[in-house]
Amino acid sequence: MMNAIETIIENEKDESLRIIAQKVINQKRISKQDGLLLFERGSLSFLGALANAVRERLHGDRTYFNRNFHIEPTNVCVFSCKFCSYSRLYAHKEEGWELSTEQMMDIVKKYDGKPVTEVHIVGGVHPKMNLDFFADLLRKIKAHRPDLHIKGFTAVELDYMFRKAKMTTEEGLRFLKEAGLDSLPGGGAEIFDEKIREQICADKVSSEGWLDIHGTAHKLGMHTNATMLYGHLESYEHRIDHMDRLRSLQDETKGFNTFIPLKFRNHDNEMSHIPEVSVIEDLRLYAIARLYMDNFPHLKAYWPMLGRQNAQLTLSFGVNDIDGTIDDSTKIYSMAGSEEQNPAMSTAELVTLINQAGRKAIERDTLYNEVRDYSTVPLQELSANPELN
Ligand code: V47
Ligand code: SF4
Repeated sequence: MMNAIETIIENEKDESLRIIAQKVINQKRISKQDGLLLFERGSLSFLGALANAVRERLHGDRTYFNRNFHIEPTNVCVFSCKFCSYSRLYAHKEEGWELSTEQMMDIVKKYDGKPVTEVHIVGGVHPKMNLDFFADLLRKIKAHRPDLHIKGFTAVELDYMFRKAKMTTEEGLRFLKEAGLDSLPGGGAEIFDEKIREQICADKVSSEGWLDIHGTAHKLGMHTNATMLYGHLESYEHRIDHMDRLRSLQDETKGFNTFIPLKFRNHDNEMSHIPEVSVIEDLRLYAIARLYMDNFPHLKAYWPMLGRQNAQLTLSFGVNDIDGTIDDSTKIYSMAGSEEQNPAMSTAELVTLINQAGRKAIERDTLYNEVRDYSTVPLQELSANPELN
């Protein structure tokens, strides 16, 4: 008897798609041409069924989240990415914020006694917040709370810091690692195609520079994430090229944990005239990402950007991670027009969202070690326990 996935392949009329599906089922790598064909011709149901088969082979129903909070040191930024709704140019810094080390430590102290496992530190690129400033912050956070995993600074921030400090990437990363930096988030990748990059974020780290920083971090034993900003000027070819460059680096280093597609949100930025892509296009992209990025263990839907209901849908299209509680500590997406204006979810809400999609909620730490399996915890117990809110 045929199983569900075999039936779907059998019923697919397009022979080229059937051949690609067979490769996926046989755990063979799909090519750039295959990826492109999936974008051009794959229906939502076909892509979803295949991506779901891969997701279940890798993770079963396990769906990860973590308990985390963000620190955004500043939204003053020397760069001028056209899609950014968040930054205030240095010349207009009265509209922005700049947190002192004490203010950032107050944020960390707010979580004393609370079971968060990660702080995510990302912000604009402020000309006065240099390598020493951030190394001092990292040391203070670690001294206060040694068990907290610090995932911090995009390759954009690091590239600027290291150049100003006249350090090589390796020297700079070693210095920050020594000070307490544990891993790097995936931001700043945008789209690697040089022509599109020139049009949307000409003045910040190049694609080569981004990949070099992540590759170097991997060689130093640090794990990192990777993002892709989609749904603006890029074509399907550009998406495949972006994923292909990441897949090749991952073949070499094995240092990436998670791929995070980020949907372009068009509120209040210089690209506001570009309409946002549909949810169908989001789901197709997540599914193709799961199929193409065969050496990335995890695929994350970042709910503050996508909205919680759409993030929930992605759990049937290859996604196995939904980020964390966040606790209303980030402004990047509310300023870009996300429906999540005050992004915060309690553990009970996150677990419910995952359960409703028919999956098992597993709390993880940043490196995907299991903290707690919530699939057996009754919901009443979750909601009644204030520690979990
Ligand atoms: O690089 C900025 C994106 C990124 C917009 O590693 C926008 O776990 C959509 O990288 N529409 C920063 N996206 C955030 C980031 C991230 C977020 C969550 C988790 C992790 C992780 C990393 O935000 C930027 C840029 O690609 N961004 N403006 C916008 N209008
Ligand atoms: Fe600055 Fe980052 Fe915004 Fe670009 S996306 S302008 S680097 S804050």
